[in-house]
Amino acid sequence: MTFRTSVGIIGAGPAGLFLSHLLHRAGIESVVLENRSRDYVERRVRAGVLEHAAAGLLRDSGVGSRMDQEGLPHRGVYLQFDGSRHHLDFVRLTGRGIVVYGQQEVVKDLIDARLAAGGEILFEAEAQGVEVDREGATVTFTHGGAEEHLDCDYCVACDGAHGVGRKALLARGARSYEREYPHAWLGLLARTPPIADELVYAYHERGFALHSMRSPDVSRLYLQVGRDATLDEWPLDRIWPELRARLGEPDLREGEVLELGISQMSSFVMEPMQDGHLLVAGDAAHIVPPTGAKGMNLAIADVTVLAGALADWYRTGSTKRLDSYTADCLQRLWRAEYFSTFMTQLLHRQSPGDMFEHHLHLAQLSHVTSSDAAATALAENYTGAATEGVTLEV
Ligand code: FAS
Ligand code: PHB
Repeated sequence: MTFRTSVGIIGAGPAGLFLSHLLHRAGIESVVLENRSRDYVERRVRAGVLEHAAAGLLRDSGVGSRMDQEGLPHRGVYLQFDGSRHHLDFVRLTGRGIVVYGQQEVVKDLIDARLAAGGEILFEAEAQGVEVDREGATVTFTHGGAEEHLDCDYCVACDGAHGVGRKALLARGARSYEREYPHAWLGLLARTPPIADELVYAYHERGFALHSMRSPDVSRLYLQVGRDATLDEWPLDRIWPELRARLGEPDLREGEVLELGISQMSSFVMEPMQDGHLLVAGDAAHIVPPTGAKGMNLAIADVTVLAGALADWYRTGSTKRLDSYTADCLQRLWRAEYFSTFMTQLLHRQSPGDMFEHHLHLAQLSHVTSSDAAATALAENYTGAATEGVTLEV
């Protein structure tokens, strides 16, 4: 079978779903192809922090009501090091805070909104490849055991780091800039009340830890582990004491573990993010270490820019905005890459046992928590690096 739509979107993550929602607001039809089931994508635990402007984009485009009811508005974060905890008040420093709201909740809200509006999301439909010519693109995908084709004016691959979009553009000569890290994150979602009212980022001589949250009784916790670490090496009776030690929280209570996994850390930027009628957005185009909480925010910002450019083309026939899509995103992407790398370097142990490095960490953290100038620089990036200058146009 061959289907036809205006914009073919690969991937029902934050990027693909928000793009489909924004195009619908502009009166532009799209079809979203998602290789996983609806239940899988709605249960997948990933990011947790929305920048001030990202929350605004969701709210102003009509998909923010549950976020406003259930999301947790935070003024700032804590930095824990050398036995003490310091609060950085982003609202005092920059006039804006953040919203703690799980990525899977954003995905649920967007799926509900798209289906309520009659939007087309094909679950368990796996894109196999994209053919592009001067008139448009054709996505080949499998669905229900059959091979299908989706003809479209433009294909936007929002299919993450391992999808067909990135592969297709790299095969067409796109350049990539990459960095690997010697560590990974062990992530735990547990039914235990948060130890503090806001996120706690901890530097400890044995490594980084993060205490985030999803609700007043569910915590999201992370530990820096070696990049080749396995869950076999990290049983729960090792995880909980290490979290207490690194977070400086002897009273952190164990709770029912709802999700446990290790995710690798890397940086990646690809340019251009387009080849004619094929474009990429979100993780398909770039990856950041999660320390700066930028991944989901970058995805939302990319497709807000792209939706405006596509609406321009459908309205005027001019490809000017589409042709400058990569250029319009790169400065924002590299600023988010810089900040994510800065936060990763600030808080992760690179060479355990290297006490010179340990004292450099302590000196940098002492400066950031005692100088408003240094704290403001961190706060500006934490609350806005991924969405700087991005406005809703449709
Ligand atoms: P996504 O990866 O969310 O979505 C891509 C979608 O495309 C997926 O649903 C996938 O199933 C689908 N797909 C892939 N190939 C396909 C194909 N061939 N055909 C059809 N569909 C296909 N960011 C943070 O800010 N904080 C965090 O703590 C954090 N933790 C993370 C933990 C993990 C394990 C991972 C992998 C990422 C994490 N991230 C985090 C980053 C993450 O939140 C991304 O930035 C965010 O999901 C980006 O959204 P998308 O670009 O939509 O990509
Ligand atoms: C999360 O809540 O999952 C989270 C928060 C901040 C980060 C990374 C992850 O930097």
